[in-house]
Amino acid sequence: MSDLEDRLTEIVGAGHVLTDGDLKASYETDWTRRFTGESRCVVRPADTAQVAAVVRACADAGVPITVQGGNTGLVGASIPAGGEVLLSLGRLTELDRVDTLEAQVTVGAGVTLEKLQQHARAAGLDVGVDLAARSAATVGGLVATNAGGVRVVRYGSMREQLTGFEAVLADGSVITRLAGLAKDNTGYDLTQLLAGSEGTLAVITKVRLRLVPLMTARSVALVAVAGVAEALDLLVTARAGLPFLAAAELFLADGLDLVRGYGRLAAPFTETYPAYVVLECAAPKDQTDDLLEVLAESEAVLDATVASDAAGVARLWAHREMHTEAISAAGVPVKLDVSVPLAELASLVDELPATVAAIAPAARPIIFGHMAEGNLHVNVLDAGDLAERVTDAVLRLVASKHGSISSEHGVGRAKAHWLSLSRSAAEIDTMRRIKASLDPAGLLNPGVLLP
Ligand code: 2HG
Ligand code: ZN
Repeated sequence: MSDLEDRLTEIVGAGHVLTDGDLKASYETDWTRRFTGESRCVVRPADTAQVAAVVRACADAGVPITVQGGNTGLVGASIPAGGEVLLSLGRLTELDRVDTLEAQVTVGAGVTLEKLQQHARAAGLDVGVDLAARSAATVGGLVATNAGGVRVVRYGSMREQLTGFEAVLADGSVITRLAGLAKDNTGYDLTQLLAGSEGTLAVITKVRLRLVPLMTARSVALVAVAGVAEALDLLVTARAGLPFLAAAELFLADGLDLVRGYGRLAAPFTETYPAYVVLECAAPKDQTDDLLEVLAESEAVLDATVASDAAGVARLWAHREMHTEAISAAGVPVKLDVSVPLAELASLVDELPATVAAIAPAARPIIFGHMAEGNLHVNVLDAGDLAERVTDAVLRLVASKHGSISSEHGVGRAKAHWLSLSRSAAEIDTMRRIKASLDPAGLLNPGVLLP
């Protein structure tokens, strides 16, 4: 073992420095199996002090660090390029008591979203963010990527939940800002700077989050519509008529086929339709009547099925939430998470298949996503070695519609090359200067986010 591994072992203990290839393997490939890279070793610190000591040791040795939470990211941001120390934060699982007066909680970066949800719910509150990877995704990663998910229409993305943080800077120093004051105008907002910084500015070790009221009555509708334009008409009616609207999701016929085959799900309707919408109301009291009223009022609805019992709600959601797994079972997709202004959403969905086919005729684009934010997950199966060219064409199409090349998954390694499609030269230059001032040696997540 080298001096660095010796020093890391002194800090975290021998059992938490992994150098053996088999032991490191699960950390070195991402969830999609598209991104793989060899780390020098995997280090698993237990608390902020150990993280700080690890970062200092790596800085002294001039060895870069890849930061990893639950390894559920989809853009390769937590996979090493080669030779980094992989800093896994999965042991930072501290859960402070829920502060019911402030409706906030402070937790370790390695706490999974599901554990956090259980913790908040036991105190009569809930987390404003929810997403399908809840059992493995960790709060540190959710903040670092500014994750969105299915509740953004109601509560916003992860940055809107964030009221404080503790983080280790590239020189090993620690910033602790966990008071979570509701109002506090004392200079630059460092908390928000870290949201979406993808591990390039600091290693987040704790977060303080705002919690939301626990909504026990959930009513869900799976709705068949003729296309994206009609889905958006329904969204407008639902937003106006449903004050407790908590989710508005979209998927298409080919996605439903894939999910039904994978999950062995019965057909939700006797006929098939071009597009489907999932609407959810989550409230203190049952909203099913209001939901039914909106469905009756909207001319976009071709058919619909509604549930308000736990099993029925889960059954309807499965059609949407199983997309990622069903796609993964069919192959290693190119994942393009994009957003456009809502006025451009229907034309984007119309133009995507031809854009992909012009480059990779055999490829299969599966499109679904978070309709209310104009956020589509364009998953392209069978692109083979045309993945980069398909990425280029799709991201350029999105940019031509004034959209974002990364809506909620981050830029990572996957899209760093295309950052200039969504950010101006002046913006990228400013980001580089922020990065250089906080991490002058380029120690944290090199190759991620900034090209
Ligand atoms: C979702 O909305 C996730 O389910 C994953 O963001 C999307 O698999 C994807 O492309
Ligand atoms: Zn999503």
